[in-house]
Amino acid sequence: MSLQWYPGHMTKARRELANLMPSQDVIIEVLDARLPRSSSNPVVTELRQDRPCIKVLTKSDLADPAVTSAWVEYFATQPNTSAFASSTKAQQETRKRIAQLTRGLAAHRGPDKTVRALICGVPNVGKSSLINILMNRAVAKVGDKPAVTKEQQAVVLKNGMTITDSPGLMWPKIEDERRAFCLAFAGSIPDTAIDYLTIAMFGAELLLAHYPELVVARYKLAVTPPSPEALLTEVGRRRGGLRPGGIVDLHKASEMFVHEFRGGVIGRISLEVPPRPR
Ligand SMILES: Nc1nc2c(ncn2[C@@H]2O[C@H](COP(=O)(O)OP(=O)(O)OP(=O)(O)O)[C@@H](O)[C@H]2O)c(=O)[nH]1
Ligand SMILES: [Mg+2]
Repeated sequence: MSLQWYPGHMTKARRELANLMPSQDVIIEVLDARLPRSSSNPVVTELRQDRPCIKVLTKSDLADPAVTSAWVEYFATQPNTSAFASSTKAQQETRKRIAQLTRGLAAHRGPDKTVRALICGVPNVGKSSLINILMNRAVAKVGDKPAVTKEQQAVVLKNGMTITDSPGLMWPKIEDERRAFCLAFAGSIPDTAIDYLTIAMFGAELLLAHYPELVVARYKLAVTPPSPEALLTEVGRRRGGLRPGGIVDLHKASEMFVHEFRGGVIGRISLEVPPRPR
């Protein structure tokens, strides 16, 4: 299965990103801490070339802390790259780290030159939230769905650094099914692009394999369900996802399950781990 979701404004957004990139000192690539591999944007990788980069792993309050630390370590080994975990719940720390890391990566600019940084990444990972954190006020619109930002927006921070927010970018076709499912489960692809049941079955299988104790605790289950379908059936039973006659409506249960995962109420969960060092 390959997935296509490429709304019209993204063609222009990609062109504008390509135009702005050469004038930038630091590229801030925003990744969802729960899925740093799947939310790495090949368009950004291609356009960035070897420009200095900070990988900001956002939504770390929702991700498994041990796995996030492993990802930060992994990215820090890449050339010309720094990485840290951030969250809207740790705003001061985020401001501090961005100031510190941009200074380090753009040292060649010298003290008189203002640093220019570009925030980019796939949709809904928290790019506009990050610019709001850095400005310490709401300058950019934020929303709980992909493709909220449609235009670039540049602001100047108190320290003189110019920082640009950009629209979340996808690419015309996602060939890798697992990546498409991870992006959809986390909410970077709209719910109209893949049906809830498909996403929930993928997510349920993953959670049963890696976080069974969280699932059992959240849904107050006596035993670990033997299959993703059995888990979704339990979710439907417990959350009132029933059709007349008391039959579980698996679509409704799937929608509930996906939203519970995205809201972090099942627990702190990471969907992927970094490659092992050789
Ligand atoms: N729990 C949690 N939610 C976050 C965090 N950062 C952002 N969000 C939420 O994630 C959603 C998307 O945030 P945005 O900042 O609009 O994401 P974006 O990357 O600018 O999205 P597009 O403009 O659509 O590409 C919003 O509902 C935010 O409140 C975080 O650190 N933790
Ligand atoms: Mg945005």
